Amino acid sequence: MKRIATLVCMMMVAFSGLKAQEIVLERFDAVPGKSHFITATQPFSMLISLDNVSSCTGVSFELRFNNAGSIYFDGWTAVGAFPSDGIVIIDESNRVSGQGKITVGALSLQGTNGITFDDPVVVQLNFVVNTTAQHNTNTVFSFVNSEAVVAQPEGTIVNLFGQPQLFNVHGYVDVWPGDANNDGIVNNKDISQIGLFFDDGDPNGRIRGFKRSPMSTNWAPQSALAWDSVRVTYTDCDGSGRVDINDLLVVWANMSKTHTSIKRSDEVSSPVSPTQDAEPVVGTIQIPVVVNTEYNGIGVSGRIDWSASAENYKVVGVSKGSIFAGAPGFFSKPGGEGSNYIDVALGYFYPSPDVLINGEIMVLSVEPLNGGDGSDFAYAFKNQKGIHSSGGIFDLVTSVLPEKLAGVHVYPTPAEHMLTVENERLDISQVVLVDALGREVLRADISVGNFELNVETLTRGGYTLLMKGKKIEAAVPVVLK
Ligand SMILES: [Ca+2]
Ligand SMILES: [Ca+2]
Repeated sequence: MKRIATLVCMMMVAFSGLKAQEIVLERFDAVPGKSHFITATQPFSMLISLDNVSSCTGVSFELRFNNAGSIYFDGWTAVGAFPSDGIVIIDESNRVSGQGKITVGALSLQGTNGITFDDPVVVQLNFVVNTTAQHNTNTVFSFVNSEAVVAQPEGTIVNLFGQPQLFNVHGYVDVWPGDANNDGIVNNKDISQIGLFFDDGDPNGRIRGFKRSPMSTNWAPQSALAWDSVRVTYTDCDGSGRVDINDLLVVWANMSKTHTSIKRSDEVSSPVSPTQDAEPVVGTIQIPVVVNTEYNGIGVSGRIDWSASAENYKVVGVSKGSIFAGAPGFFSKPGGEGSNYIDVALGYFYPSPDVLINGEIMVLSVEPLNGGDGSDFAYAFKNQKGIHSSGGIFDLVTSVLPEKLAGVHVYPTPAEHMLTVENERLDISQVVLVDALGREVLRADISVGNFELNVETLTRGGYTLLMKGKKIEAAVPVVLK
């Protein structure tokens, strides 16, 4: 038994002695899972190091690559064992023929009796990818004439084995705005696709996205730089560089339209219900979400945030408001455990006439946690967009949470005769009181100070007081009784 063990041991030593002396190329800029591709307009870098090479004092090699017409060498960085004055790099790439060739030499400059390195990092090489790089082409980097100078057991030059590395090029692709799964038609599957990739596009997130320029939503191929996951690129219908609730509006504006660009079999299972039909939740308080605009459109989207009231209320549902009561498009997505927002998009499908977006767009079903009657419930409508039947997307208004409106106090609520607005903010210049149907019932210019609004003659019920300024709009619910 002991003899067998000894034999195995000896064999292992023998095999490890046979292990190839290698030169290794590694992507330096990308996280695992994103290192197999490079993206047009973006820089990338690679680290060159040696493996299984002891007592090294120098390295030389040529790095060859194709696609040199769109991939350019962009300098080097001495990050490894060798001093920068011992590194020589010559770029002889030919952009016309497309043949890339970079000659690299790195020496310790101390001879074989001086300092030596085991498995040293040699150098970092930096590249950029031109905007003209063809999408879905491949670039292969390979080593030619790779050698290392080793000092032990005696000064000699050894050949290095280098594995070629292939990178797929992400270039520009054609996005038909609304055809989120790029199958040639705009339909409910595109809604599912948006649900699948919701929130992707964050520069620091799972899948990095890129804004389209221009951000057109016209029904025509729009050139877009491929995202880290190419199929998510099509999901960004409005070209904002992020997949969110607003992309649904473009699906609706281009509903049922077709194109004959190359179709891809990108079938995905549906993680969300593509069509939702929410009714107000029975036994809850109904809070209308009201906007007061002069825009016409077929749909609206955005995020309803009730953080300011989260201690006292819980939102358990959302349904269509009177403006969109008959709209077939409705989609909502709660923010998830512990969050206090819901993303909502709703509207009519192409071809539909525009409606005036003024009044109750949706209704929240709210449960009180501490016995409240809803009169002190506050929400903000954020990132809100509207879409015109022509496909054009516009900002509705910019609103902020009342809680962030430090310096504004509206009381009493419920109110009977007079409503007091205490304002310390310079950026608020007007208050507008609108009823549940979005009708303006009262408007007043204000400045810093206390202002009394006479509400005695108004019908009793729920209203929204909009605090307006050039760059601000905040909604404060008000109840008259
Ligand atoms: Ca589609
Ligand atoms: Ca988007």
